[in-house]
Amino acid sequence: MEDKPKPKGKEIVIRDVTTCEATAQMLAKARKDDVETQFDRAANMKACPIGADSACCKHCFMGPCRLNAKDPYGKVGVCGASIDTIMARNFGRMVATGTACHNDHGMAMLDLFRDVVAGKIIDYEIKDIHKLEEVAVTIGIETENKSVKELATEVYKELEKTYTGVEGEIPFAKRVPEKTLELWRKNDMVPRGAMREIMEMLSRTHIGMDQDYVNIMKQASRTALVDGWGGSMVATEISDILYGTPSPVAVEVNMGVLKEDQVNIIVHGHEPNLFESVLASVNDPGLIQAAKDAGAKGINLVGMCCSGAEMLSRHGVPHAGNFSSTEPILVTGAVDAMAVDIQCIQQALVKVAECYNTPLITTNSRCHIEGATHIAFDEHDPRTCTEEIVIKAISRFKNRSLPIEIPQKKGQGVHGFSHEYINYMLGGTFRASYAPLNDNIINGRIRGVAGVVGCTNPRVKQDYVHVELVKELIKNDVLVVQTGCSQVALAKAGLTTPEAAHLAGPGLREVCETVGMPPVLGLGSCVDNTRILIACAEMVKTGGLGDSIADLPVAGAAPEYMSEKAIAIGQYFVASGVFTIFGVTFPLVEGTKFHKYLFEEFEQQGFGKWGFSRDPYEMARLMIAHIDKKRKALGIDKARDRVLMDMADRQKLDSAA
Ligand code: BF8
Repeated sequence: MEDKPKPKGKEIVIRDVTTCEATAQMLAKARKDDVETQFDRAANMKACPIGADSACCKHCFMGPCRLNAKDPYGKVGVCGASIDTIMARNFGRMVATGTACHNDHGMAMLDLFRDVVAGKIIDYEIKDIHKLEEVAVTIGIETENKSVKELATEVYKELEKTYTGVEGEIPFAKRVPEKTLELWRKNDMVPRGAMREIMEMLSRTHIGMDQDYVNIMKQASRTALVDGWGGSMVATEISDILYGTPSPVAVEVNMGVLKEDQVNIIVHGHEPNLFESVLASVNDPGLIQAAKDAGAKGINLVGMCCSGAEMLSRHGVPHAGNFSSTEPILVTGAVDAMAVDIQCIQQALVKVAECYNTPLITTNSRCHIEGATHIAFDEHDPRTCTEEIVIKAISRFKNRSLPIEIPQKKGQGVHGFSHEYINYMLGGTFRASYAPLNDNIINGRIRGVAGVVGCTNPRVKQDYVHVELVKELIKNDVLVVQTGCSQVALAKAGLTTPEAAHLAGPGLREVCETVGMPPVLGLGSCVDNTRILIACAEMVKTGGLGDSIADLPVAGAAPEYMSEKAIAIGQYFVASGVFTIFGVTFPLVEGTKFHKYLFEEFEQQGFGKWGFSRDPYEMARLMIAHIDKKRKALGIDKARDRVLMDMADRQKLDSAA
């Protein structure tokens, strides 16, 4: 095939680029088949060192200007922009792009909700009325004596301000603990609507606009907050209202979920709508019969990346792998169709899919890819698109001509821990509350809580940093909550099972065994990071752990991140009060004022702060040190000493017995 994406240049050492055995097996096959993946491209594309340090400015045509990271104050841009202005501008723009992506997704969910409520869309319905009422109460809407339609209409109108609000505060600001909100108000950081904030962020980073890195970062924070407490939160809440709030479900993960004797369909992307309708189509008796007529035993639907993570949490749909496995899975030859919607869809998928005669189907008007087959997905008539996807997959199954190799790697884990379920799980049916979680933190059995989230990135060994970091955290009694591709890494490694409690420290293990929960709780997709924000807010409101999110013994990490969405998420956690550490690379120059501002001074003002390390053990050490610092400030460090003494005493007694 002329267009075949043959690997060129340096050959990768497979064991150095991934710890995912299924992906490694497929990379070996890809090499035999002469097919290139992101791992080959990363090995042969040296990352631009100036861009990696964010020391270049290309926002006007007197440049682009490149500053020297080794002598950051030796030069300024043609307009006089300092290194701090340039890095802050670049950082603000990354936050704006990431925020735009999440808000674009959230607004699309809200549009869908509006048309469902108005009866213009009939393929979806309000499934979780309880959640609708909860959201209404949270944003100050009376629920008494209102029909579902009346209530939903009011909720829609109020939540629309998340995107269109010209002034005032976004609706979910009401969820923010008072002291955290006051800090934002004092710093002029409470978001108005997302459109306004993103517009102002872009405007302020134009040549000749805001040239004070502190002031630029105020807007970057306000923009990021309209992601976390705005667009992403709306996406999560509306998805729960329409498709159901997740509760724990046992799910299979990894490439072994593909079935050689069935029609395999993968859905990859971010909005649950497409996936929900494909799920309906694969259960259509007529299409199941068509698959059987083609010689298949049935139709096997599996997910990847974030929409996969949502469907795994909500419906127990098997998950085949995270971002870096999206090309390798096509190498199995067993994928009969890959349907994608928006975000994290690599252009390279087109050529890899072509090599294995797999139809790669784009469906969304915002994400076409040259060379892919486009079948428009319209929520007003979703099944026309999704049935065509299934028919294409059946036809590909019937005409399979290439050898198939499915890695026999598959594990089971428990997923679907919404913040509501954590409440219920720890508090019980009749006293659903965060009090037991707080109590266990105060008494020291649980040292603190860490969110480990985000992408995989071929610049680091796939899954390795996620898995080692999480193991180290739970070993030290830190409860881990997860989303996105990181959650899938840990699920593949077997840590999302209750049995994984034996890898936890004695205190966390005791809590997990009492409740029957895993030490690693999967919360869903990247927009579901908002479940972590809500859990933090609930912990503050429950009491005993300080007055603001910044007081909590919590920390966050995105150890293998690669996207601007991750930068936006990191900044909304930092601005909300959480110490957040990233791996891979960090887009700024060390030793500059801007670096000091993000990594130290921000915390001194009452917010969280950024951290960076490539090493999972160092990352864990920094996160645990931060958690211990917060415990000390709360005066609960002694309780933990006592618990550890109790454990040691008990162990002594056990061994004496
Ligand atoms: O939003 S974790 S690689 S799939 S960006 Fe993308 Fe990163 Fe995966 Fe989802 Ni999130």
